Amino acid sequence: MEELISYIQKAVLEISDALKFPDTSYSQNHNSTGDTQLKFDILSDEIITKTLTQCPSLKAIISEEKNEILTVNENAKYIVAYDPLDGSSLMDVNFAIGSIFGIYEQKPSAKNLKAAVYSMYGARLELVICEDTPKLYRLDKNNQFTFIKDLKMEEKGKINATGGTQKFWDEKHSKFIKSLFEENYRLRYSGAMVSDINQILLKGGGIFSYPATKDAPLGKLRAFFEVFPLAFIVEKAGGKTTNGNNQSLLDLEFDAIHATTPCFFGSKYEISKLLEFYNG
Ligand code: AHM
Ligand code: MG
Repeated sequence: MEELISYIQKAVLEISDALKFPDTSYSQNHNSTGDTQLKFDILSDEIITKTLTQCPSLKAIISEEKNEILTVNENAKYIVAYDPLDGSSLMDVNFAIGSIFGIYEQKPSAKNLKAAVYSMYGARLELVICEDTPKLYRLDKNNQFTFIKDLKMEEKGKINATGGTQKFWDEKHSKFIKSLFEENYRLRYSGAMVSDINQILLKGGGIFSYPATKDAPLGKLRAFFEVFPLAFIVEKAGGKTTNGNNQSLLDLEFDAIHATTPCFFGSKYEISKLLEFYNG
């Protein structure tokens, strides 16, 4: 595992360097979810593929930017599912974005998730690596990742980040969000899931939602390389996750590698409040 994580660190450093002088324009291509790919989405995917495929313990990769699983070594142990550049639609406005990695043993299933990692390309380069507990690292002057602290969530937070087109929310979601604001929660939503969840983790609590909507009844965010890795980190930090139906996100099973799900990540208080609104 340490070896694989060191290859992830190498890829993240290369993406971070490339972000200093990036081409922020769109390509002519679409990924399997139908998004038009930025040239930088494609470049980040290539950097990660090129780097991780040199790792002896890598069996296969699954990427938001590839239609199919890429098998590298049938006899190796780990499958890495990744979103090379989460929040890439914010590149033009220079907001913080990141890469998300889920490390699965043998089969891509939440039950086989052994570790999750995300990078934050913000004012500085940071990395959260989670096997048993989420650990925050920051790139230092010597180009090394230095350990900063363990991430832990409180029972209740103050931040509310919720996505999806509001006129397509259903009534229970609208009522839930209204009740959070009535309890003095403050809106914090950038449009990059990785940054929004990073903020909740670093501030110690709150809730991030991407609900089912009338235009996207199965949600927008992708299970294997967005939802599961961040759910793994939030739960290991002492938070809770759900799909809105009393199930932890990590109990869900999908066959399709680009499957999506409604998803909610937060402190215990906000998730139990959400489940009351959703399930009575
Ligand atoms: P991306 O991986 O193509 O950037 O898409 C995922 C992003 C998430 O980071 C974010 O939460 C969501 O899409 C934002 O969607 P919306 O603009 O509908 O709020
Ligand atoms: Mg994404």
